[in-house]
Amino acid sequence: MEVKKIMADLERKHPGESEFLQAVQEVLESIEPIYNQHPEFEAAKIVERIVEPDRVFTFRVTWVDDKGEVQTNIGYRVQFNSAIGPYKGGIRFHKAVNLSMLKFLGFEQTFKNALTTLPMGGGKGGSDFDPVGKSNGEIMRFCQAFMTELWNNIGVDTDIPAGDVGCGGREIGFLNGMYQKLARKYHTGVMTGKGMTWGGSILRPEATGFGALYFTNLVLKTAGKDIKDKTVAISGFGNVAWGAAMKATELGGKVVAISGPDGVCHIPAGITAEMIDYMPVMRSSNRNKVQDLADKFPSLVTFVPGKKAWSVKCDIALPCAFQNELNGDDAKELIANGTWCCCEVSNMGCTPEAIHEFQSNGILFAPGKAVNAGGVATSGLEMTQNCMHISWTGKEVDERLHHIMESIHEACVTFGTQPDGHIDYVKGANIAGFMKVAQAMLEQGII
Ligand code: 2IT
Repeated sequence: MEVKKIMADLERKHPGESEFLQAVQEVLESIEPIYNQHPEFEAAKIVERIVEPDRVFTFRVTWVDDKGEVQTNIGYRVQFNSAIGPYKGGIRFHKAVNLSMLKFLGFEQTFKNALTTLPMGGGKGGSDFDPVGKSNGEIMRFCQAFMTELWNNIGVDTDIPAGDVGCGGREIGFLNGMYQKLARKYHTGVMTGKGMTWGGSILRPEATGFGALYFTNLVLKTAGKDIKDKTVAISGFGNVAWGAAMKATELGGKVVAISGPDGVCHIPAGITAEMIDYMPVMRSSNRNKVQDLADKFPSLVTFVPGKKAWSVKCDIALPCAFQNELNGDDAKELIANGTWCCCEVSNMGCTPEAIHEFQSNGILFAPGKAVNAGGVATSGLEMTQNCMHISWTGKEVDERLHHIMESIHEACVTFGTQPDGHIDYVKGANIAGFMKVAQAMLEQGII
């Protein structure tokens, strides 16, 4: 396999799919040397097959807004790879959603899910629906319209959606309600991230952020460091940022910044429990403004419009919002301000230039598909509970989540330790995830 040639072919077939091509390039660069030691992979054309989704559904979503006007959005479900289990992955509602974004996310999800140790294939879905400024009624009508098309392509043994950016517990509720009405199937395990009274798992809402901090802790420990009294900057204020802020604080870190599309909130004394509790309130208001935190806690929080979280001096940077939210210049600014660790919590949160800056300056860096895998792993635990018709305690789920994050870290160490002894977490995560999916594809023949 030659990365250049595969990339040239892909660019010809899928022109302009920049996020997708970026995600593929990163994985292929990591796996090239090891792949080429496996002639059986080459003979079965594993790489050529793994970069194409199994199938993609796109559909029109039409609904009526509060003014009585007809709105039309595009809906998607990318069923990327089912070699190790049914398709599994979130649904993203964001105005910038397009096929490239969902293909990149489905591709990443395939390897991430492989890392979790659980039997889940990779999928992703979503819509260019913009939740900002929408009422509760509008969100419900949109979700119902979205599901009228999607329902026939998902199921407990085929494809299990969950939340992602713009799709939280409220949206999963509306989606699941409509699914049951249309499909007349009442198994609780068709979607994850459900409410606690209808099959949801304790700790699923917190799991992505908690898992990310367990992983960060392992990265720090392996490097002979810890999070105690270290300053942490977090981007975003959604579900993932919320869980990360809570666990970082609980472990003794000081969260000095959270951000939004409107700017950054600087919290010099560290985020408080009241502020953490306020994050989901800000999110579900659909205002999409982090400034609301400064308005609510004016004596403790300073809002700086138009700035990113990366402008705030910190030891540890945790991107928790969107792809490519931390670029080369941001990485340089962080490093100049003394940052020595960046754990990517969002999917592909750092640009290739940013990762290069971190790695070439000896900054501890770990990629999203390892760091944020606790979210989908806990979705896997939710599926297990649903299939067993039982529910585990928070302690049981937390212990399993801990164990899974430890396994992922171990896999990164196994596949990412370099001849000079340092751990390349990007290579480690990509190779570990790829080898598992590739082996499963190989054993199941040419399909
Ligand atoms: O990016 C992700 O891993 C998610 N949005 C969670 C997917 C899931 O199925 O829980």
